[in-house]
Amino acid sequence: MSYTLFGANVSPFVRKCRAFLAEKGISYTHESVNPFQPPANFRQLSPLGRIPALLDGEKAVADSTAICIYLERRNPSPALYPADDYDYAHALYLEEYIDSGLLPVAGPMVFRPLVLGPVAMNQPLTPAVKEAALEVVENQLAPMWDYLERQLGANEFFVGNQLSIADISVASAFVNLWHGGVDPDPGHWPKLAAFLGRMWARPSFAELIAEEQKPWNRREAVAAV
Ligand SMILES: N[C@@H](CCC(=O)N[C@@H](CS)C(=O)NCC(=O)O)C(=O)O
Repeated sequence: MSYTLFGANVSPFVRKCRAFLAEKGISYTHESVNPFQPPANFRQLSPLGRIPALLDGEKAVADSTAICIYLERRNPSPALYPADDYDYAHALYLEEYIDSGLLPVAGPMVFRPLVLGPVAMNQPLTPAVKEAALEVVENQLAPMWDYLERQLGANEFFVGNQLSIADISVASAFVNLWHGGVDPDPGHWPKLAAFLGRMWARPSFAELIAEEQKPWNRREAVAAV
């Protein structure tokens, strides 16, 4: 069995799959792919041209959700999807809440202006651009953080009191905000902030976050604008 995961390390969807692989203890090869300058024939692996894509020998799987479910079925232990039917559905919903709710706001309207634009697109961060991004955080992301805070309640993990795809999805998405110096204030979202601290301290995330420091950690640069 030989897995190769394709995609740039700073993508929250790629990071989700890499943390998932690490939590499973599965070894794999990582090939960085910029979806905006993909290698020839990348669409044979990912028909929409998006990252991530996975190759298992000669079999290709695209989309982070499909990839994680495939990996779970091929490598059932440790289980990263709840056994209970309702918990399973809820974990998938929380993954979707991040993939289709939080990230389509956080990616283009916060991560892109604060981090991706200055680092990779020759779009310098100005005070006006920063202010617009922070307004999006306050008006659009904060209500989503409220929902996540309520979902977490007094629990260590989001679903069924055990690590699942829901936790990995949430923790991965917030790394992109962290690179831009955007963090849930522990005074306002204490459970979410503590959850992120715990998740990012796990080796599965700590190693990826360390790898991403250069060039993606723009916390000081953003604070200086
Ligand atoms: N639903 C997909 C979303 C993947 C996605 O949107 N990836 C972005 C990078 S973070 C991408 O490849 N964008 C390039 C494009 O859409 O052409 C998944 O979960 O893998």
